[in-house]
Amino acid sequence: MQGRFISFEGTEGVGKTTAIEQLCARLEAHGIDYLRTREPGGSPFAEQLRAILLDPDTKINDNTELLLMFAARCDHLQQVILPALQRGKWVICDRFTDSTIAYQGFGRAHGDEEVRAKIDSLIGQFVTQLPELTLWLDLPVLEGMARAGKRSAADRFEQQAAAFFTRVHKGFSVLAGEQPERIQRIDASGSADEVSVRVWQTVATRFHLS
Ligand code: T5A
Repeated sequence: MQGRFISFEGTEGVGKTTAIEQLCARLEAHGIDYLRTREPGGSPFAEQLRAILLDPDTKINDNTELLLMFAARCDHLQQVILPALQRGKWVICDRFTDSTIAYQGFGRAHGDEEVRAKIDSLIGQFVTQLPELTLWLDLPVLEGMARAGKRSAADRFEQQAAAFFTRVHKGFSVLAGEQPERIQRIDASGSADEVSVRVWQTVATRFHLS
């Protein structure tokens, strides 16, 4: 039996990691075999690229960044995601292709149509499996940055200014409008437990779990 593929998306610090932990606990309680993974990263090679991509000392241009995201994704998909789905596991992925459109397409390239077409073309060529369900955790940008800012040193993306994340947020909003069946907006305000209940209600409804 083919497994289910679910991704989480959102701007910095919206609480994806926290919500994923709680979703995985609920899946476990339902006896569902799952794999928790993340992007960029998720396979040994993609984790090496993640370290480069997040390192504040890495100096690369926007095209290089975009291509490294896809190099990491290709390996992750082939080595980890597809085999897990074929074994019937549910794959819970922290970020996927929507992050590339939001961060590289809207954050870096201000929603430029040519860059969007380039990203769509890379998805078409290299991404043979999209998530069935994407949970977009939506929180005002400054609230997310405040949550993330409470932690230690900022990575290469977290060092960006609020204007960058405002464009990234717009990217997620545009995507949710384009693909309302796949991308479900989750209100990420309130406590972690409140967000977790909203996530579970959405997943349980979509996959007919009690
Ligand atoms: N990227 C990624 C691209 O540019 N293009 C791409 O194609 C891809 C795939 C990845 C970076 O790479 C970029 C985007 C990212 O910048 P990352 O470390 O995965 O880096 O960064 P994030 O995904 O942003 O992860 P964060 O850990 O920063 O945010 P989360 O996971 O959304 O938030 P979380 O759960 O760690 O929570 C943040 C803090 O808030 C608290 C938590 O305890 C934690 O301290 N918190 C709450 N506080 C109050 N109320 C709640 N409801 C809370 N939920 C969590």
